[in-house]
Amino acid sequence: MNPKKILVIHGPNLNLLGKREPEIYGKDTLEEIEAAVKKKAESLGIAVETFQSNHEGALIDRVQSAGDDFSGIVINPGAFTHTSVALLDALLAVDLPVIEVHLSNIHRRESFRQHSYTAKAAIGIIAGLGTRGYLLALEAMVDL
Ligand code: CA2
Repeated sequence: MNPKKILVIHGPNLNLLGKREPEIYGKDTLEEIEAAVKKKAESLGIAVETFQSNHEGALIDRVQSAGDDFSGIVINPGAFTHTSVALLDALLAVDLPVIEVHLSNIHRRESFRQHSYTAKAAIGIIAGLGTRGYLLALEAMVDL
């Protein structure tokens, strides 16, 4: 196992970033976010792998299989944040530190976005700082 490899997971619809709603989610595409994540990881001397899916089961499968290969998970669960006890259970079951990231400040948005099921599995949450949130999460993972 590489002790400094971090898994960065993006949930549903995040593949649409940059194409609509830039006033909420910023103008960066997912590809640009992932490029920034990889550049940051290089500067921190760590390895990252990224994964995006629109499917709850695929996200759960990826979390379940992460245990042996990674030392932490950074996850933006997208709308599953607000709905998925199943994804929460997978994050609780995997024996890895988890940091939850949201591009937007979910606490300034609709009431249904203000509750996160998945946050119960996270050591910390970063919301509202756009792409920078992922980079700060990587820094925090290294410190941890
Ligand atoms: O702020 C975040 O990062 C969110 O996790 C993004 C999710 C949203 O459901 C959460 O409440 C907060 C949705 C991402 C969807 O992104 C789109 C981007 C462009 C067009 C449509 C959706």
